[in-house]
Amino acid sequence: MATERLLSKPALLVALLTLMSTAAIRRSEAQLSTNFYAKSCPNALPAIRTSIRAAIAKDPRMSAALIRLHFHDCFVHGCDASNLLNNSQTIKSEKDSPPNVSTRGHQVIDAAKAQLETICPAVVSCADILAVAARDASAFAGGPSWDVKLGRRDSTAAFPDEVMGNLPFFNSDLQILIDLFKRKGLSPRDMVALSGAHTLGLAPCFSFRERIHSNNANIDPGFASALRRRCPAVGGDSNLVAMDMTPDKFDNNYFTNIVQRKGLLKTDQVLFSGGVTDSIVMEYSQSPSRFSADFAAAMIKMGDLQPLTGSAGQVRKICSAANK
Ligand code: HEM
Ligand SMILES: *[C@@H]1O[C@H](CO)[C@@H](O)[C@H](O)[C@H]1NC(C)=O
Ligand SMILES: CC(=O)N[C@H]1CO[C@H](CO)[C@@H](O)[C@@H]1O
Repeated sequence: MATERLLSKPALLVALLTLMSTAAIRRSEAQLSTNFYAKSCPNALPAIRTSIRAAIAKDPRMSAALIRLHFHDCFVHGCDASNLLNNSQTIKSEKDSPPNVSTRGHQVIDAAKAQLETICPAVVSCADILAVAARDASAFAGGPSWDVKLGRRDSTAAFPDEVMGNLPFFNSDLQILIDLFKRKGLSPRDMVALSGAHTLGLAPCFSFRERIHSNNANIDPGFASALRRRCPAVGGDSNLVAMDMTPDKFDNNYFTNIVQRKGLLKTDQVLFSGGVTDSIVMEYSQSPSRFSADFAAAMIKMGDLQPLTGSAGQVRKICSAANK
């Protein structure tokens, strides 16, 4: 009889195997994969790349801004695009929280999203757009490319109270930086490689004023006096200075500059100041390819931070607002 069969050993085994494979599918759904949109939106990645290319062609500094946006997303409550949300009646934005989260590039992500909504509405998350945009920005600036893991969903809330304590301050010591990245599962080597993102972009005077106007800083004297002309002891808070010699180009000058004690931020120079990360900085200053490979690997690791997957969160229609 059929009921007897169901209770037989082979039938139990089949039932067990079915249960196990269902569990396996559930587990794999909860993970990111590089082909997540292969069926649901096969043109998603080329469409994002086209948007990002246009934005960087208009403003070369946009490559820096986009890489930084993904970092600020992933370090605050995981890679869930919570940092893109505007203030609203129910949401207090992360954009206004210290430490000086003067991020740019939100409109570029919004534009890429608007484009995606025309080809596959409500499919591609803003958190994934951020991850892809960061990768494309690196590649367009002459840096490494990598396969981006996808399948993140978007938060419905922002977490302004978690910005402080999760994003590093520009005046932190080495041990503080090491500990902060360790809490994210990132090693000192990952931390040094990711700090190499400062091969791109600019920083305002207030973020390095203390370093260039103090007597005992680990800084090249000629470099410091040139910076003091641009950033006097008082005033000019938002004057911008390149974070390495070649701010539009992804290269290893950030590290060769640091070895010459020409790091711009205190947190750049602490990576080469007699501590445990000196040897890593030295290695990257001598090998652009080692830096590029480690940067790509660390960006993938960073992109894995606490994503929302499966049916958690939502896929926003507009990146700066939760769905109604
Ligand atoms: C290690 C600790 C870090 C500190 C203390 C730090 C701090 C800063 C500060 C103060 C600025 C200037 C921002 C402004 O305009 O107000 C900046 C810019 C930037 N940061 Fe970092 N950062 C760190 C790590 C990272 C990481 C891990 C990334 C990306 C992977 C990153 C990417 C960037 C980029 C690309 C810029 C230039 C932005 C632009 O020109 O628009 N930073 N950072
Ligand atoms: C969010 O704020 C930006 C900048 O103020 C604005 O351009 C954008 O339209 C806003 N988004 C929404 C959904 O209101
Ligand atoms: C928390 C923090 O670093 N705040 C600083 C942000 O930048 C302004 C200058 O634009 C400083 O005055 C704040 O102290």
